[in-house]
Amino acid sequence: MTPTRTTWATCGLLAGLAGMATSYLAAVLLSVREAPVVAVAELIVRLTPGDLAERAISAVGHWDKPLLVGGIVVFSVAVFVLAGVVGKRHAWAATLVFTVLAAIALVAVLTGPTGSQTRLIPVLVGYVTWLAVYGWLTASLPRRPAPALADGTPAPVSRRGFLLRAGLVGMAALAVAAGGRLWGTGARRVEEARRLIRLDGVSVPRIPGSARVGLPGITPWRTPADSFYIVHTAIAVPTIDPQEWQLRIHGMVDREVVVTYQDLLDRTKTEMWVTINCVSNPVGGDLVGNAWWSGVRVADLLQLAGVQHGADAVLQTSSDGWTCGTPLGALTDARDAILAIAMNGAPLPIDHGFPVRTIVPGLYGYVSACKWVVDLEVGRFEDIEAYWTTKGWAEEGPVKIASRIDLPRSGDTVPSGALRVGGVAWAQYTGIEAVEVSVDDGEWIPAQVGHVPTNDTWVQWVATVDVAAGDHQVKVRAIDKHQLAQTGEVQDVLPDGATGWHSVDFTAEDG
Ligand SMILES: Nc1nc2c(c(=O)[nH]1)N[C@H]1C(S)=C(S)[C@@H](COP(=O)(O)O)O[C@H]1N2
Ligand SMILES: [Mo]
Repeated sequence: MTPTRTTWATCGLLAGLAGMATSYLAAVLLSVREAPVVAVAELIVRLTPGDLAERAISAVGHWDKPLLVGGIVVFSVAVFVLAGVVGKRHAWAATLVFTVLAAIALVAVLTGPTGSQTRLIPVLVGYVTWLAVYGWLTASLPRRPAPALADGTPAPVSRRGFLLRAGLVGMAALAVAAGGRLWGTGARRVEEARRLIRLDGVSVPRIPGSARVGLPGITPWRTPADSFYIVHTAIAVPTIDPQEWQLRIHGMVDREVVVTYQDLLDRTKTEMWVTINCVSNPVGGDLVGNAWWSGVRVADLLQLAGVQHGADAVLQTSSDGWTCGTPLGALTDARDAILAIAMNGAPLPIDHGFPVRTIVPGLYGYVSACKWVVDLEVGRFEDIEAYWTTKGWAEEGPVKIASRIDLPRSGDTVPSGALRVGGVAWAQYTGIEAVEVSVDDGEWIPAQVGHVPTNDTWVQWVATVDVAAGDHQVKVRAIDKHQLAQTGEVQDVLPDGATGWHSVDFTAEDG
């Protein structure tokens, strides 16, 4: 047969896919958390400017990772085809393309969260597969017009022979990928372990009736775990067997302490309602939720280790490599920061940090709410670098007072006359004193505010206003328990959280 460009492209593509499959299988078998493709995706996330990254994550929600990984796969397929075609002339050209791809994957893995040297193996396995399979598929394709048989070179392969090899490679790649999928039961195993956990001293919360203002359609005061907002940089969510989970407390301490999951189960639980929110939540946004958290006071564990004089920060590290720097004071004062093991009375969902995450009332998530936390290093702010603070976000992240209108919704048409406007407001750790609304820039009208058991949660509020037929705008502001009124000055989320009043435009019609 006379190989065409398509033949060469097919060789590159099949070799490429085969390498992706073997590297994936190797990652699964070795329990390397990130297959090379995932590692590259995480590298891209790391290289994205801070501003963009957190916002992209919140914009596309649960689809961010599949989209990114899918994009990388599509890009790789194109490069595989390219490798195949350029190899038509010179074998080394194909080798070069595969080497560049492998180098990118290697950089991604090496600059990712640290782990043992095994995390390099999937990249090497994939690289060797690429070269070996491409070499085998093209071995008998003539690179120049077929030479005479007399000079001893192998006879050009028959069309049937080539198709047979190509078919074999394709099927083998599929089988390997399917095998990887089958073996990838880690997540399912951990989900099973999670289901079987019995938590003593963890109670199922009773929602205080007085917290509800009784406005149909308003955001529920307690956020169910399955509708709680999710923000994290991890592509492959860590699946940690609680039996193997450990937390190391070290740094500026008298003695290093290692805490196990069983240690946490055995200790007295602190349980509390806490609203957590994201620094990248825009005015009126929904990256905020309220849950009943159960866990062990961080202060008690730090006391075991004995914090040394001069420390003012704790660098928390997640098993996925993400880090945050938390003021030592916020972890040890009366706000009762905890290592949470349960959310709304059940073991933490994997997406929310199973088996253990940190909850600190009054601080934005990016400086405090470390999910899958495995390491607390006591130190000084001046000596530490945390994930988001290296990308332009503020070092300390106390939450800013905020309020949001849930009803009416933007663009709604409502009957003229008395209108019930409602939503939520929060100023964790300080507490909400009052909420006011204003229609069409008129006077501020006080809202009725739900009674909450703590200062660490949001409140529901509802106000009744009178609206004539026509277009209107309603805005809201909150006042905290230090009598500080929420500012109307507009500030973007970067570097330390948005400010400004939330407003909603709607139309009233005479019934
Ligand atoms: N390991 C890890 N923990 C993390 C993050 C992360 O990217 N990785 N993001 C933080 C941020 S920015 C926020 S707002 C909260 C969100 O917590 P949730 O996803 O449980 O709502 O988690 C924090 N903890
Ligand atoms: Mo966040």
